[in-house]
Amino acid sequence: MTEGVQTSPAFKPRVFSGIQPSGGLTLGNYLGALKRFADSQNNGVESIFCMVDLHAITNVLNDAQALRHNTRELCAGFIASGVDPEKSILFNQSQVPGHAELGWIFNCVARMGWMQRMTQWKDKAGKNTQNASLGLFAYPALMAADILLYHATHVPVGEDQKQHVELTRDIALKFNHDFGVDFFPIPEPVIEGTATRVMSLRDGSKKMSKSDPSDASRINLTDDADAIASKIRKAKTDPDALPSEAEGLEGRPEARNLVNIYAALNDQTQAQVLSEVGGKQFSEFKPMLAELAVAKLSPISGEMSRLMQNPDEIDAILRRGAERAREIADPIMKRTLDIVGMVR
Ligand code: AQP
Repeated sequence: MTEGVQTSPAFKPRVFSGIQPSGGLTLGNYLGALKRFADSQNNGVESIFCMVDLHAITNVLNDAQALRHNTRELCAGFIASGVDPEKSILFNQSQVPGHAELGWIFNCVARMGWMQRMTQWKDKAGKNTQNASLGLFAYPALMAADILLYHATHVPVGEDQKQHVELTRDIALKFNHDFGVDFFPIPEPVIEGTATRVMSLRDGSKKMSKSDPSDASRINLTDDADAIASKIRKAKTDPDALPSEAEGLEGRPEARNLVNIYAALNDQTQAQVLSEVGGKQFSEFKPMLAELAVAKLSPISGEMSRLMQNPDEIDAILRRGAERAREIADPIMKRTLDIVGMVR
């Protein structure tokens, strides 16, 4: 759609990304998002990370207690994964009114045809589109508002969110063009590393997801060591030994997935892992992976449960983050309203 369009150098680099508090965090969220956020926060670029609670209600809007719990647990997950709330801005979306306000304006910029092409809409609404919420359909316009409300230039996401960032670029371009301004940056999706698409442990063609009905399909960040080891032991594989070169993973999605998970957890490339484990059977590789996963994830789940014992502290971190977020968002929102022509 908008490939090749560069962010104007007039915009200072700023990172924005969000995660929905729609259930327990998975290894996919950790490797595709949280770990990368933590690894990148020392690069000197201002980073804003959001618990997108307004997005979480596009699917379920009848369980206030669960939403509050999930939002706090997600914040605990960010911190336990190494995201420092002093260095980065950590907050929940509903505490900054500009998200909903700009989201509405972008509902009026985005075209129905653009939204109908979104694969997440098609996947999540399924066959029963008449019964899906209007919010689920408008989800990508709100995500565009999340990013552009901060004039963010870079959006680290997993593969599955690339199309939404491309739509954000289209919305920014159309707004700038229609009003004859160079006001919104054209943000870049940042999709890097070996785990940009962690797959289900039961089906190598499906994304690992917190809403998958099968708990065995995913590793939750709250799983204990036994659960992690047992899920890896039972993960679907094929009967062949592991290859020593990447070509040997062709047509073997489950093998590729386990190798990629190992590589991402151990900060290695796929090639490095294959050169070490090539020729091994899964009966030998799975225990290696389970040991590594437990060693990396247990401290995170331990820290998450420690933080969850003090919800007031988590709420204070989110409130402070929201104040810092509003300091950036408010002038951008004000200027947007002026550009659109709202009398105030
Ligand atoms: N399996 C995955 N592999 C790599 N990255 C992933 N992400 C999610 N799953 C994987 C990345 O995590 C960030 C936050 O995602 P989200 O929770 O806001 O929404 P999602 O992509 O819809 O994640 P889920 O787990 O599939 O949630 P549900 O089941 O509620 O829809 C994003 O950067 C995403 O790319």
